[in-house]
Amino acid sequence: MSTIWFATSNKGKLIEVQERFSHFGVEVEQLIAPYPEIQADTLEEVVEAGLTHLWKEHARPLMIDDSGIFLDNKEGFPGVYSAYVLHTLGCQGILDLMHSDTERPAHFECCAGYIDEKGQVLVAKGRVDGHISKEEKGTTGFGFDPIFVPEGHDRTFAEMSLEEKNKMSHRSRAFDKLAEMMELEKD
Ligand code: ITT
Repeated sequence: MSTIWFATSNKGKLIEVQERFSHFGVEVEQLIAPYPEIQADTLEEVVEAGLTHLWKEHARPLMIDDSGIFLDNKEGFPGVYSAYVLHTLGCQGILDLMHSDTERPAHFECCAGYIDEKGQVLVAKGRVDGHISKEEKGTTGFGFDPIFVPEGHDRTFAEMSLEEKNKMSHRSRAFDKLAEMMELEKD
């Protein structure tokens, strides 16, 4: 089994990507290697800058993931600032912000990036649409999972198993595309 390094501080992301790549016979190992997340309008810009930075520091093939939740009736807030908003306001802060909204559309986006041994960059994006629940529900997953209900379902991501979330999530879509670009073959 081959191994790919994944530079992330987020165990939830790590577990989801490990499950995804197990279908390609690839083991994913966490690399604790913080990188500066540049101020940018898009996840892609953050990922490309992060990969280049890590490549200079570690000179080895690795992956990273920049992701976020976007409130469609709030101009996409918090988007690229999701980590900061989760840290400061939490899920409850998002619920408070939307307390009078009956329409609550939202989506998650994930941008997955890989830099190979020659320093060549591959980037893939995934998205899942849904809405923000009225209250926090469920205990699985991480981050904003307790308040996000994917389209076609009536449970939050935090009420689903890892495998169920991974059948439809922004992250599994992005990393499946990335695996295809890396020419990994399904077991
Ligand atoms: P890294 O070390 O990989 O950067 P991070 O948690 O700081 O980990 P980001 O910078 O990509 O991650 O910030 C994304 C934020 O959005 C973060 O607070 C996550 O918890 C949240 N998020 C991303 N994907 C999510 C998902 O699938 N479910 C719930 N919350 C998610």
